[in-house]
Amino acid sequence: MSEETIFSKIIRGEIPCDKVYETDEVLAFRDINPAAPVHVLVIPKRSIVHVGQAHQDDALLLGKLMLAAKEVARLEGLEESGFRLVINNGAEVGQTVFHLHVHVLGGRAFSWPPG
Ligand code: DGP
Repeated sequence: MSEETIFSKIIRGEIPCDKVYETDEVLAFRDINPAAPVHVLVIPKRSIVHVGQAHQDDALLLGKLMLAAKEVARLEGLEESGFRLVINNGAEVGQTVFHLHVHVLGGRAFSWPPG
């Protein structure tokens, strides 16, 4: 379990979000500070800090996160052009909100490797 974060408040509807997609277990909404023309965050409603703290019991939920990211990409028209999925796991690699989230990024070209 993760601690209370800003995403907990978004899940409970205490802070508004620009929702893109939702199921019983997953919520997707636009990033407040977009790094690309399409930048959507896909989060589990049951909080996990990051992939490094996931367990076998989380396997189904992790799979559903990936499929939700795919659905977001389809809804945002990125099927043809492609999209990038990013999960930052830990502060050193850029995680700032400690509730697992998949960044769905698209609508421009990306370089590799990331900085
Ligand atoms: P990361 O650095 O991987 O932990 O990404 C966290 C992202 O969360 C970052 O791109 C900005 C976004 N974010 C932070 N607070 C809010 C918020 O209140 N609303 C929305 N929509 N996004 C937020």
